[in-house]
Amino acid sequence: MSKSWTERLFGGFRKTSDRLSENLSAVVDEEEAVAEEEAAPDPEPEPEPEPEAAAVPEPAPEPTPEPEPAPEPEPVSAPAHIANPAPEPAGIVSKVTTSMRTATLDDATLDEVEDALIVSDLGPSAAARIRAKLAEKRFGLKITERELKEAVAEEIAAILRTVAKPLEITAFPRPQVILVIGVNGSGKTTTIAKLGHWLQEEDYGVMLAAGDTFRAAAIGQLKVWADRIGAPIVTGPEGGDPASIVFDAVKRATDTGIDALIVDTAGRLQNKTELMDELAKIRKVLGRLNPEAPHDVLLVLDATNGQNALSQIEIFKEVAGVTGLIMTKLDGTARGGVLVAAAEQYGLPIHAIGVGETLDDLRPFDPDLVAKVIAGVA
Ligand SMILES: Nc1nc2c(ncn2[C@@H]2O[C@H](COP(=O)(O)OP(=O)(O)O)[C@@H](O)[C@H]2O)c(=O)[nH]1
Ligand SMILES: [Mg+2]
Repeated sequence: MSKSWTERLFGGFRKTSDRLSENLSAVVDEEEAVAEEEAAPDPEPEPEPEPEAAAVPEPAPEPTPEPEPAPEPEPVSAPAHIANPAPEPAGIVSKVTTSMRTATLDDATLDEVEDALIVSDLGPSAAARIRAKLAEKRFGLKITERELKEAVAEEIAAILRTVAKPLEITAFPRPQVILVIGVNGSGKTTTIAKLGHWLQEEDYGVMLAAGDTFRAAAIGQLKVWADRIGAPIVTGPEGGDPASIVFDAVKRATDTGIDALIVDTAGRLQNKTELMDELAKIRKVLGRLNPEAPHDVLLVLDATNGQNALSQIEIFKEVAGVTGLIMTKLDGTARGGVLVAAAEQYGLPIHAIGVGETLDDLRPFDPDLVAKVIAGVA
């Protein structure tokens, strides 16, 4: 048998976790380093792996908050590591023993967690929400690195669950028209092939339409994919009118009993009005054939774009009325955190994620699993 679903997901998806995971590790490591320095003579009996016992505020020698004149290490007072979050490659060196390390979830640590979330692309809003939840549930408690990551994963999952929504083929009458939009290079054409393949595996009849007539190569590329998955395709000439191709395609799909018609489009974001006009025209033509169409307007986003993905949502929402998202290239990035920012800020359904270049590399969006991968506890 080939590799399992999870294995394959993690196989290509691992990098996504690195960023947040390492940043969270650094939070615990840093705190530990501070604690070691301050409580050098008599460290508290920490190798007690009992979370419950460690949880109660014990009468351990509380480190005095006064700034001690440490010789060479950086100042250890609270504001210092907030103002100066990464003066050295903290954390990475001492990873071996991390499982026993703990941090106290006080305001300073929560600040660092929040910072770690923000620099990992989760966005200020999600970061603040996660921080608040952690504070609500665990303020003042000791927490190991693993527990911290699991707690963060749980809060990320809570955000992602609200947007996880599989793409369902429910249109009546058929076909369900799925318009796929996004900037050039985001992975539209590849995602169309993957999605077509996925729907075929669920026994739906699929047809593709080459609405990206801007470049001849785009039409050819979609044709190759259509042949590969054995789906009929409707094309027009290079530079042709996408709306008329879509019109033909819907008629043909209706006549041949197709369930899902997936339409490729040109991603010319440089010229917003032109793109808007083009999409408006497609909509108008579709509406004439079926007032419900397009049933889905899927925005394909490249996760390696990080924060840029967010501004693309903003623009395409305005231009095209996006109904759902697919995030691609999560296999090649440490920036999966942007999914959380997108969920928090826009609340648009996330239907699937792309984790590679082959037909099998589209995955259902599993919020719990993705949250664990992002937080580094998968
Ligand atoms: N690693 C990786 N590459 C992808 C993924 N999706 C698409 N690509 C690649 O991204 C490039 C652009 O994809 P394409 O579908 O042509 O983008 P389009 O311009 O939006 O139609 C191609 O080389 C694809 O193989 C993905 O999930 N992971
Ligand atoms: Mg394309």
